[in-house]
Amino acid sequence: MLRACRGEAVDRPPVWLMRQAGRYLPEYRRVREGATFWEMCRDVDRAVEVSLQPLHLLGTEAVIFFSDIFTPIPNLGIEVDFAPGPRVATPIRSLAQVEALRVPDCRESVPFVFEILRALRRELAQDQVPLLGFAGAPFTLAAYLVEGSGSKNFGTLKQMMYRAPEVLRALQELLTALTVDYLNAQIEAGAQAVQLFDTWAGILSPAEYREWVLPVHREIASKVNRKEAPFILYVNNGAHVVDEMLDVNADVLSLDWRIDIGALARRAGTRVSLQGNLDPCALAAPREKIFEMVHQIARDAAPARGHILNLGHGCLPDTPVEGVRAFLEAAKSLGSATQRNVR
Ligand code: 1CP
Repeated sequence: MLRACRGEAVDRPPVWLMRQAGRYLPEYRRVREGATFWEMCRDVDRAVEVSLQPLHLLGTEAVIFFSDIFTPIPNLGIEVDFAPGPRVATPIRSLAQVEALRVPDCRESVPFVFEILRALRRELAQDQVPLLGFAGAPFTLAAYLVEGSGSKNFGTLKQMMYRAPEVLRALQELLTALTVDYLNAQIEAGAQAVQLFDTWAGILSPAEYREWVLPVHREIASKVNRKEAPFILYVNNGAHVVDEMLDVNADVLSLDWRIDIGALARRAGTRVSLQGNLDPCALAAPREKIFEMVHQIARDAAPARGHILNLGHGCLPDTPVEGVRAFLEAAKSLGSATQRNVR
């Protein structure tokens, strides 16, 4: 996995799934029973247990620590709950609210995150399976903090972009500083690659992405300790901004299924490795069809300097476990011969 991130030679594409630890797994639901989502995130033993479930039950080839993009947010002074998506008690709408936020040292404010990572590294020492850290991108965090919850088109956020750009700019600046520090602290605690999730940047036009998001992605990419841990950038619904994403200088671009991975693999050349990009809904397909789709993605992505098989977005609560198993088996059935033949 780490070799693929850096574009070094591999036998076949490694494989993991976004949101591989979650509600589609009965074993997750059992551990989750009787606890709130926040309790799960803060309970080191339980978080370690569910982080390892996809590895032990299904054989994924990377472990992402169990948490959420909102984990460091309450310590800024913002109340967030889950129902099941994030709900912000008092949405951010003014400069005064942004100025009242504090950015505490994450090593002190969310120490359990780093305990979870250190415990996972110890657990994974035998397996040679890499441990992934992650954070929410400032734009996506800001989208929820301004809107107050998830939304179809984030109208309040977009109004702020045009009516009070200084508020969004100040909020993103604060969240960028938080994100850089948070990812570097995760790397110190044992994360071997880190992924930045920008789930909502795709609502922007290419021009808006260049103005509001590209500089933030570039700043984070330049300040994360990439000698220790490759930097993976995920933008959901980002087919119209892939050229801009190439300009971020990430180690890996994680793509959703609306992107032609073959065309991008040829265009990206040696600049970046690619991750993705099966539609999570396609895991409902019969096993043979999943094999066919996985082999097709691997063939298409082969011209890239490195490819990591993954979904185009996270597993859904109704994702069939059998579909996930078929996806992993299909990935592991790809031989180096398949790779060589297509090159
Ligand atoms: O009820 C439950 O058990 C909570 C469901 C749940 C889970 C399992 C939430 C609430 N978050 C998570 C875990 C999670 N979230 C992980 C764990 C590691 C893994 O991948 O296995 C990660 C990386 C995330 C990241 C996350 N949370 C993102 C970015 C990636 C993405 O999926 O787009 C976003 C946008 C969130 C917000 C969030 N948290 C939870 C939900 C249901 C949501 C999405 C809400 C929405 O769609 O608006």
